Amino acid sequence: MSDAILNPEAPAAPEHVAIYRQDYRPPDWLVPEVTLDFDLSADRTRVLSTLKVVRNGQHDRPLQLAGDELKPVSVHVDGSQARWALHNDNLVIELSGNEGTIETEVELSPAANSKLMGLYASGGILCTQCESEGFRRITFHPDRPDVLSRYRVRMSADKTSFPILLANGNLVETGEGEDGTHWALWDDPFPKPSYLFALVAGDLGANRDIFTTMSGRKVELAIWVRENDLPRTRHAMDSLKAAMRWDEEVYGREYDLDLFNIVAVDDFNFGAMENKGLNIFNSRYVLADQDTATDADFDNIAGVVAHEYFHNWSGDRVTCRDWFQLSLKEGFTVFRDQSFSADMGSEAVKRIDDVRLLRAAQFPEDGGPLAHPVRPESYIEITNFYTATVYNKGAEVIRMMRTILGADSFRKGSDLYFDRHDGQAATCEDFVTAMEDASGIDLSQFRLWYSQAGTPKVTAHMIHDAATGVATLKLAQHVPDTPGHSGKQPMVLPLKTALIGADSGAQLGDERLILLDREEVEVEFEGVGEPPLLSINRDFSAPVLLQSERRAGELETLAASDPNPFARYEAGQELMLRALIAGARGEVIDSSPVIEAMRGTLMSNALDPAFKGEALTMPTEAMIGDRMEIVDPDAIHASRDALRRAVGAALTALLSEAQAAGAAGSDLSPHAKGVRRLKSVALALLTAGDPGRGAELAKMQFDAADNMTDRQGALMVLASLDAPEREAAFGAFYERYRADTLVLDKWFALQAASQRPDTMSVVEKLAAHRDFTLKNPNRWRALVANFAANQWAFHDASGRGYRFVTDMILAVDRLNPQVAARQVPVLGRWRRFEPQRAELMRAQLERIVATPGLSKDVFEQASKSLV
Ligand code: 0A1
Ligand code: ZN
Repeated sequence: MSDAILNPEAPAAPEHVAIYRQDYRPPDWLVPEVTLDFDLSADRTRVLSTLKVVRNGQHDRPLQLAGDELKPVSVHVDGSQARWALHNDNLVIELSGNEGTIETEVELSPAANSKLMGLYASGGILCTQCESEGFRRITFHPDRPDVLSRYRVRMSADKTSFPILLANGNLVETGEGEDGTHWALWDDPFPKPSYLFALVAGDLGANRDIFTTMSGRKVELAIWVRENDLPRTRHAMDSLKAAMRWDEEVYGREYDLDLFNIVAVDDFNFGAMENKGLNIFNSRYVLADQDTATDADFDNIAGVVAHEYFHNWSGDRVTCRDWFQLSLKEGFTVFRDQSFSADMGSEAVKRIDDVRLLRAAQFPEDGGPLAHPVRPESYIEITNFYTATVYNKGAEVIRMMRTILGADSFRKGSDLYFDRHDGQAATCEDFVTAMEDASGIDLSQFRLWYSQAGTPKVTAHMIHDAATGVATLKLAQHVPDTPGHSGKQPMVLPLKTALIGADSGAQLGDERLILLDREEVEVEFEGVGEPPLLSINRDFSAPVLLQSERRAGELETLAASDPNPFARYEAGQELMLRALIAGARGEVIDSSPVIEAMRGTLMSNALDPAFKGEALTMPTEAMIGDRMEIVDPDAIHASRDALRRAVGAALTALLSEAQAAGAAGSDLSPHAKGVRRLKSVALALLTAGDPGRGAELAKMQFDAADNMTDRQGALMVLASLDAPEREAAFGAFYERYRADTLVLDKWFALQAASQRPDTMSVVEKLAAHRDFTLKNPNRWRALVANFAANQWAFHDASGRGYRFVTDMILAVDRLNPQVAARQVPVLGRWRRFEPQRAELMRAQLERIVATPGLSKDVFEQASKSLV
C-alpha cells in the first residue's frame, strides 16, 4: 500500500544509458543528516529513513532520491504526506522550501537478494554492500559519493538469530525489545557518502585486540566470524595491527574512531569493502591457518586487510567526487598496500609479483576492446570499471609520481592532499595538484596518464663509441590507439636506467632516471670504457612495453649479474620468452641459454630462495600469447611444454635438491615462504622432465606436507598428470576438506587449471557436482574463472570452452550480474586469436548480446567487446 498523492505511471527504464564524466554537476540537494531505523529479518526487513535535506544553490529542481528495486511503503515530507512520483525507480519529490525532512519507508527481502548488493543474507548473517550504488537498494537516497552525511542507525532484530548488531561508527546504546528482539543504536561522527554505509547482524564471535595509536589513544579491534572460525583469524589481526602502525610511520595517518570492526562473510562479490569503521570481507581474505591456507593466501590476507584499512584515509576521510574518480582512492590505496607488503617482506619479490599481475590482467585490458583510461570518460554500469586499469595501472601512476618527485616530496604531497581535502569528495586532479604544490614540480604533461588509455611502447637502441667512451641511448615512445581515441600525445615515462659492462658484468656508473617525455629522446653516457649492456626500466619504473635490441649474450649476462634484482629477473624472463615465442612459431630452438641461466640461479649463494622461485617460473601461456601477433594456443602450449621438459631433464640434480628442502609449516618468515615456493616450482620442472618420477615425488610431498602450500603445490603438479597418484590425492583432499568452503574452492580451482586433454570434460562434470553452486561467487570463480584462464584448455579449437563459459555467464547473470560481467572480457579478446577461434568466440558474444533479459552489466561488456 502506498499513500501516493501523485504517482503517474512510471515510464519504462531507458535502456542502458551511458553516463559521461563531462556531465558532472554538483548535487541539487545536500543531506547533512541521515537517520535509519532497521527492523531486520532475513525474509522481511523494514527500513525507515529520515533525511535532512538542504537545497544546494539557487535552483528550482525537485529532490531526486535514487532507488533500485524498491517500493515505497510511505513517503512523508516534514511529517505530512508528500507529492511524489516514481521515475525509473527514482523517487521525485517537489519541495517548495530550501530545507526539509524526508521520511521514507520500504520493505526488503535480504534472503531473496542474489545480487549481493544492498542488504543481503550470507550463511545466516545479514550484511550490506553499498559501493558503488548498492545503498539505493536499501533505501531511497541521492546515493552519490559527493553527498556526505552524518549517520545515526538503529537496528533491531531477533536476539537468538542475530545476537550481534554492528554498524559504522560508535555504539551508543543497546536494549531489549519485544518478542525476543534486541536493538542497538550506532552513531558515526564522520560525515560519509552512502556507499560507505554498512551494517551486519548475525551470530558471530570476535577475536578482540587493542591498538594504541601514535597519540596514545586506545582503539578496540574486533574481527567477527562464525565462532568455530575464530582460530583462523590470528593472521588477519596481526596484519591489521601492522597496517595501522605502518600508516602512522609512513604516511603519518592515525586511526580516528575508538573501534574498528572487520566481519567475514562467505558470499561476497569482490575482495572486501572499506565501510567506515566496519570493513566487510570476503572470508577468503580473513581466514587462514597453516593447514588450510597457502603462503600466497597469507600474503593476500595481509594485503587486503591493509588495503581496506588504508582506505580509512585514502577513501573514507577523503572520498571521490564521482565514480570517474575511482582511481583517486583505488590507485592510491593499491599503491599503499603494495608498499606495505614490500616493507613486510622482500621488496624485489613483491615488485615482481605486482608486475606479473599488471601484465597478466591490465596489459590485455589496455590492448583490447574494453581499454579505458585510469580516469574513464563514460560508463553504462560503474561496477564494470573496478578494473585492473583503475586499480593496478592507477597504482603505477602514483608510483611514477613518487619516482619523479622523490620520497620526501611525495610525502609532503600526500600530507598536503589529506590536509587540504579532509572531509571532502575530491578528484584525481586535486591529488596531482597537491603533489605539484608540495614539490614545485610541474605535472601538466604527466596528467596524460589519467586521460590516455593504452600501454605505451618504448623502443631502445644503444650505440657505443669505444674511441670516445660515449654510449648514446636512443629512446622512442608510441602510445597506441584505443577504442574511440587515436593520435595520442607522448607521455612522461620515468625510466630508471643503468649500463652494465659486457665484460666485467659490473654496473658502469650510477643509475639514472631518464624522463622520456617526447616521441624521441637521446641520452649520452660518458666514460664508458667497455661495451655496455642496457639495464632499463629497472623496478618497472614505468608501466610500458619495452622493445630493445639485444646483442648475443646480453640477456644472459644481465640475468646473471644485473645488481638490480628486478632487472635481473626481467632479463631471465625475456630470455625465456624469446625462446618460447620462437618455439611457438615452429622454429627449432636452442634451450641451453635458458638452462644455463636457470642453473646459475639455482647454484647462486647470493640469491634468496623466494627470488629463485620467481626466476625459475616460466612465463605463462597467456603471457607468451600476449607477445605474439596472433595467438595459437596449441603451438604455445607445445613450445612451453618442450622448454620445461628440457629444463627438467637437464637440471635434475639441482632441482631435486631444491625440491627436497623444506620449512616448518608454522614458519611464515619470508625465508621459509621462499623455500616452499622454490620447492614446488622445482617439483613442477622435475616432473616436466620425468613425469613418472614426478608423480611419485609429488605424492610424497602431498602426503608429507604439514602445510597447505606444500600440499597444494604437489596437487597442482599432480593435476596435470595421468597417473594413479592423481586420483588418490584429489580423493584424499576432497574427503579431508569437503566441509571447508574455502579449501574446497581450491579443489575446484586446481582441476579447472589442470593441463590435460580431458580438462574440459572434467570441468563440465564439476559444474554439475553437488558442491558447485551459482550462488557463491568464490565457488563460481574457482571453476569458471580458473578454467577461462587456462589458455590451452579454454581455447580448445572445438569452441566447447567458449560455449561452456558463455553458458555459465548467462546462468549466473540471472542471479548476480556483477559476477557474470567480470567474466566477459576473456571472450572479448577474440581479435587476438587465429580466425577460426576468433569467429567461435565472437559468436558466443553475439549470443550473449541477443539474450533476452540480459543485465546492463553484461550488456555493456559484451556489446563493447563486439565493436
Ligand atoms: N572498494 C573496495 C572494492 C569493492 C567494490 C565493489 C564491491 O561490491 C560490488 C565490493 C568491494 C576495495 O577496493 O576494496
Ligand atoms: Zn580499494
